[in-house]
Amino acid sequence: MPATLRPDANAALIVVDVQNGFCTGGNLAVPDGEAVVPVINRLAGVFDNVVLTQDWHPAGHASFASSHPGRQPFQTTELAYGTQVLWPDHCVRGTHDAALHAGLAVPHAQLIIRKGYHPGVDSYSAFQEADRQTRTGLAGYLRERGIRRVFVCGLATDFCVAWTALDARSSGFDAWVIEDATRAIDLNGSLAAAWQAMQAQGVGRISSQDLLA
Ligand code: VGL
Ligand code: ZN
Repeated sequence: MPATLRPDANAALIVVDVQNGFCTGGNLAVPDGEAVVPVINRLAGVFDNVVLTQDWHPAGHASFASSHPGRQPFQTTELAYGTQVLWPDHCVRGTHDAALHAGLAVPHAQLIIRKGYHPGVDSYSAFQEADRQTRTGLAGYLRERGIRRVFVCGLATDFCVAWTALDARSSGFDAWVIEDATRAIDLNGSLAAAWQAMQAQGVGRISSQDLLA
């Protein structure tokens, strides 16, 4: 692997939202979502530092279409902080849908960061909520631990993975997305737009082979 990529003490793997809700049978199933699990299990083995994230919504969350009478999932609405995609009810805290996928085998993960728990604010990003003001604390945690480089994988490429990678950059970290360790929702061109935005902000696009070979 290129020496510049080799995970060292200053690198962390961020495993985004590998939860039942985003896998087959889940409330917001991402096509082939569970396919990331074996790839991530292998990848995690080359990282000393691993952070997991969990989408963790209260019932009645503002991102749920069911909270907006007359609106349907995958439509958008305007909330105080801007345009919000409306989703099926998903990853309600404490439910099976919100639990991590049972096949995820990353016992050395050190932190699980939950996000999207404020009733009126979504949070695709593990760093900053959708109001673009409220911080989750992840940047401070990583910085205190001496992490300078993050490698992002998980679900979904075009939402929580992309927003996390973009916010990693704006928070001062070097960032890469491991493409074959992600799967996308791809809503109205969102996947292409996400890669374009990430490229513009200097997020690297790599494959698991770049880290495992
Ligand atoms: C996600 C939509 C809504 C994700 C979470 O994990 O990408 N997408 N909540
Ligand atoms: Zn969500």
